Amino acid sequence: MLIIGERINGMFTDVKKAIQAQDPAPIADLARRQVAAGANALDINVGPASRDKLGAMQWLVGIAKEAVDVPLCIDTANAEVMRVGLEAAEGNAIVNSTTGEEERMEATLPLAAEFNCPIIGLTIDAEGVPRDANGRMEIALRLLMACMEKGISATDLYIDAVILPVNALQQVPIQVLEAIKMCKSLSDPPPQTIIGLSNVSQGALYRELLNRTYLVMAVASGLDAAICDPLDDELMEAVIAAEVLLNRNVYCDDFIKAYRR
Ligand code: THG
Repeated sequence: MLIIGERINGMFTDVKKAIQAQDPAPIADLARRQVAAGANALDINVGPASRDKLGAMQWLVGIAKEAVDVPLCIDTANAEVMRVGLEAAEGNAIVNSTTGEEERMEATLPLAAEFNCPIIGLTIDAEGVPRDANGRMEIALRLLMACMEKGISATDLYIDAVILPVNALQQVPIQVLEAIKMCKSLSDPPPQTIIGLSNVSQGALYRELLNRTYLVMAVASGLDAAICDPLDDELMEAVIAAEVLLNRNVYCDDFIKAYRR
């Protein structure tokens, strides 16, 4: 299971403040703590408020890269910001993300090919997020075909079936689980699957309980990666236990280590 730490995101007040003050210490600290807690990669997002998005992305990536040695998941819808982030990451990166829209794919897929890195494809098109799992799969197939054309292998494509807040749209979590399962029959080898976990609980009470319960369900449905908060100990314990119970991880070392923490 690929755990991508979500905390270096200008959506969070501490990160936003650090960007505005150009103070590297809180960013380096978040990078180190997330990796120490078990993150295998870090999401980097300048957030909605940043005025100089190019400068902010370059700055964040530089600090994270110096602090830790894991792939950086460059999280932006802007192709220019994406290029700056990929250049700063010097080849150890993940493109987050493209949608199934022609223009977004044209702008983003060549970057993944050029920098030789995996890419996250959101199941979104001009009409937005489809209602159900089948609609998500139509876009996933389009993303997969486009990647093939550009020489990006299926295993370098992470399909993100777009999880939305359960308190607003209660039918979505089950459709996303269905989509995760369906992805495995799109090709051989199939594309990988990912979700931005914390979306599911935005605006809800008992966020951590919702997050960890849903992550376990998604892992059982075949999820390969999650953008989530590795500083949430109970979340990390739950995912490790789930992998042991699904025979995807050897019972013993990891499990006992997680439990003792
Ligand atoms: N898919 C992909 N990338 C993504 C997402 C996704 N990147 C961004 C996001 N979704 C995943 N990361 C977050 C980070 C924070 C929160 C949710 C998802 C979050 N933030 C608090 C909130 O909005 O309530 C902020 C609260 C605070 O300020 O402390 O929940 O789906 N590919």
